[in-house]
Amino acid sequence: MVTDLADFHHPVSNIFHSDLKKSLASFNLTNSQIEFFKSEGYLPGIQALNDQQVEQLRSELTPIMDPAHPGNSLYYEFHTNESKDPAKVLFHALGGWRITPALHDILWAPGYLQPAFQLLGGPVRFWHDQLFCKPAKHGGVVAWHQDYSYWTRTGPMAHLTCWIALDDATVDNGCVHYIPKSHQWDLLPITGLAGDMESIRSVLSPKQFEQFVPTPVPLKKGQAVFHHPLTIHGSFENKTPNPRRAAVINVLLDGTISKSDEPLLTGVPAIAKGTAVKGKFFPLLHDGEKICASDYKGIRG
Ligand SMILES: O=C(O)CCC(=O)C(=O)O
Repeated sequence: MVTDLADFHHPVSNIFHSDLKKSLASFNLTNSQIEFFKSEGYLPGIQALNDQQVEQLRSELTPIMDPAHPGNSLYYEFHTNESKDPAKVLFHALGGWRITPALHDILWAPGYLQPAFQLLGGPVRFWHDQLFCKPAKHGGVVAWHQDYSYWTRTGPMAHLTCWIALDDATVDNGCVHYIPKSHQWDLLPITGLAGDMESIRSVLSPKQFEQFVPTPVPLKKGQAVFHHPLTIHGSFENKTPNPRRAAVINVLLDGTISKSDEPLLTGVPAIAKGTAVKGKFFPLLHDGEKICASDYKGIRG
């Protein structure tokens, strides 16, 4: 019997304990970082994890990429290969936080959570997590997209993505690229996540087409980049001899409501349309004053 870590709305290990003991102010973004995010729609270079935390996450990730792992049924979504190109592989899964301690506890890591609070401008609630892994030599693309096009079942739009590198992410191994200022564009139709990299171009206006200038965001392992839910982003293939792995945390401003009577995530009880997103699967992480687990006494270390 596998333990569902979603039952625990606090860290279950001491992996982030030393960070939780620091003052939240020590993780604050500067005003110029906040201004950069508002103007460009993304913010790179956030030190979210130390080397030890990266190592722990990597070691927990490998076994849960195996579909035969006993915790596999806890994922909301699991694709050993989502790539539409049969010669390429894109591992993509949602729900790893329910399966292993580090992927669970990272939700409460202040290194990303305090900046998330500043960028959202209020209390931060968990939406869902994602794992995106591109193996060495034949890692597939993530086609240009806007995250909110996949999330319109929740609203009003007050969402934020934090993409965390578990390997150095480079132009050669498929780091995330952004279209600066595209967060000021309207919501575009879904044109696919793992097929033709460029299919979004078919729905761009002539002006957007002209302004479509990709900017790569290389990161060191442990660093993170935030993006706005409308910012267009994607990543190219990994042709290098090493994997490119990432953990993604998607959060919402507390008070965001369900806009559907259907389950918001596979296997999760529905939240009635018009009701605030909350409950077992959507813990409040930062209440506006503190990280919700920072006074939890059960963590050791
Ligand atoms: O990991 C990638 O290459 C893409 C990630 C992504 O699309 C996302 O975090 O929304």
